Amino acid sequence: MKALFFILIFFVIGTAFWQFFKLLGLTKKDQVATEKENDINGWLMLGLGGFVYGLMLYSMFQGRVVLLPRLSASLEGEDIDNLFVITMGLILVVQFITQFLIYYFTFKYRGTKGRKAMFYADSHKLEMWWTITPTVVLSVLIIYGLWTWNNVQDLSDAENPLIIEVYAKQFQWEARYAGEDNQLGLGHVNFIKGINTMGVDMSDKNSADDIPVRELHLPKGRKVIFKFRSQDVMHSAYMPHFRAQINCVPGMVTSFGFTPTVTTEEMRLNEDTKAKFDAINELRVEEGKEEVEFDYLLLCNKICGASHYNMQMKVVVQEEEDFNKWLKEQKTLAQVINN
Ligand SMILES: [Cu+2]
Repeated sequence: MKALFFILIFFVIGTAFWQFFKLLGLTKKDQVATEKENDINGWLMLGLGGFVYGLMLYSMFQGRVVLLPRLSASLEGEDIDNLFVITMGLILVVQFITQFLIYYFTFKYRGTKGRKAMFYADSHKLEMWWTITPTVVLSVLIIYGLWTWNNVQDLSDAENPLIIEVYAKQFQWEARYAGEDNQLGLGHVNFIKGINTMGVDMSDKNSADDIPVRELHLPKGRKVIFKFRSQDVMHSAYMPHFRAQINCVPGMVTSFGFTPTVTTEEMRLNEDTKAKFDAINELRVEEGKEEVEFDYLLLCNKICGASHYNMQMKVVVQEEEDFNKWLKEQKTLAQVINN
């Protein structure tokens, strides 16, 4: 497969050079394309149109199994999904029509004997329409996008949200829960020392009950507000199943919040998830590896260095009761650091 790919690339580059040198030759001589050449080019263009449509449909069909499950795992993610579906739908329709017009008219008006090209200087009416229409459509899309983003980022109406800090560094994530008081203690790189790897200021009264973890557990149905810090470079906290992503910037705290709506167990039973993991496991078995199960993940979506691809943390969504039980079993910062 790889060899075929390289042969194709070589062929395409070779053709491009050949065409380029042919063009150089054309400028020297007064050459006119023959009837047959025009005809061939017309049909080739029509063929290219068919190829583009075919490729598009093929990729849409073949690629669907590698996509995320369509079910959003958070309440806010549903808004993001709507925005995505509407935007993609619009793009698909517009590109479908435009592609057709481009290829069809190039074919229809290919050079034939006696046909003369018309010189069309300008039309104010036409120009007005093709300026106003995209402006209005894009403005609506942008305003709708901003409105959605504002809704998703609105953390003010959250009742008793769970506060979690996520700390990014090359190349792993750490996290701490705000503990009993639901207030995070202050943090700064200057406080990083020994096992205090997140740089929590232990003299702050809110710090002692904070709970450091290496795996995120989230309660279903309760809003979670995340605060992000980065130790070294820009990272990007990405939780694709919850449709959430934000940059983690050294020296500042960024945040987002969402309400998980689907537990890990429930997502494992989802049809899309099953299809995707069947496909993954088929490949793994072929390679003699053991099968894997679905898990939510926190990933880094910024190419932040050599092991960026491996920067991930498991996320478990549980019923609130199970979550509370799990949280009670975790040690607080005071227990971990002062012991
Ligand atoms: Cu990163």
